Amino acid sequence: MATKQQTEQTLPTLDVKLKPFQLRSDKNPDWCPGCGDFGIVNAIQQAVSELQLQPWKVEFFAGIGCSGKSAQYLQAYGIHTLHGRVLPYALGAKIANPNNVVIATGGDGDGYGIGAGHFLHAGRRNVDITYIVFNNEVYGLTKGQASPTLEVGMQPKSLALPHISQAINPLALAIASGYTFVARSYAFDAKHLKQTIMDAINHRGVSLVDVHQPCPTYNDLHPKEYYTETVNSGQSELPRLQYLEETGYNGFVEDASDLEAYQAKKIAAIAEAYRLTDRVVLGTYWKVDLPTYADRLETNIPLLREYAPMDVPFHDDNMIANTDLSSACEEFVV
Ligand SMILES: Cc1ncc(C[n+]2csc(CCOP(=O)(O)OP(=O)(O)O)c2C)c(N)n1
Ligand code: SF4
Ligand SMILES: [Mg+2]
Repeated sequence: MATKQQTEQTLPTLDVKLKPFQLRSDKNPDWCPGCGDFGIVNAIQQAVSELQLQPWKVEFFAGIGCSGKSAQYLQAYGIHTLHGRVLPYALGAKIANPNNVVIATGGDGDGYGIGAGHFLHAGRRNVDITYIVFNNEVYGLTKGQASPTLEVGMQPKSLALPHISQAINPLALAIASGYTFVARSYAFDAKHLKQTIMDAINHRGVSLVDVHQPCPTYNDLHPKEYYTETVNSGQSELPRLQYLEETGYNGFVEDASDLEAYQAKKIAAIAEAYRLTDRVVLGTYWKVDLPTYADRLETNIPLLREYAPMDVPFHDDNMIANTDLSSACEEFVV
């Protein structure tokens, strides 16, 4: 049920602004030339720099895929996790250490395919994390098989025959699953992507940023040129990229305690995500302030924020573990 919720977000910030290059690790990306992944990681670094986040308070988790390598290129704590399992890591980390900023990334195959179950349930829980999906419509790392966002009938050069399954609509799926911030951006629209990631991090609740990303090696249907060319509207040529605010649409819920207005807005947001157009529409489709998982957990564990699970010692003053697992271990002795 929707209820009104305080929106204030407290982020761990620095007094100085680090330059984005200071947030790069010492590893050089090995993505193919022209890959959209470069643009996305660059925008994440820009956003962390602009928000003046303390890098040691940023936790960065990535799935498996070309996109999954992103965790290695950021100067932050992070784990390159398992295929489709990035969200459980990220959610657990945020619950254990609520004062840190948690960012999860992964591919469209990772998040909407093998990780689809986790994707749905992350929405229901509304843990305060940001999930950035690198959406290239293919399984890049494993040589271009169709991902769940490839439309039926499409045939990128990596497929022998046109694709025969329906695509999912990640924005609509996220809105329906309970995500409280849902946006689409594009890998090489640096300004829009940086701002969207900043808005997602600033949002108090679970955020999805679905980022369209050219994969020049396997997806020849939507290369960089596709996003920069114009579309014939019948009367004039329009840029491929359109911004939601130009359309008059506004997906922000003013008062989530007004249930009728909330429901109407949610249905409108899903309809907007399905609107037929030849243009790629970027922007925030849905934003609502609702209690987070930690807000609800606090009713069961009142000292949750004061004593985050991360801070609870697991040993006594003599460094002896305060949990005796010996009887549990006996079970496994053969
Ligand atoms: C459990 C498991 N199944 C399959 C794989 C093989 N695998 C590695 S990456 C990948 C797909 C990656 O596609 P996507 O998530 O879209 O990321 P991209 O490479 O396009 O960035 C697959 C199937 C794996 N590593 N683990
Ligand atoms: S295969 Fe595609 S997604 Fe992977 S690095 Fe190359 S261009 Fe990027
Ligand atoms: Mg992919």
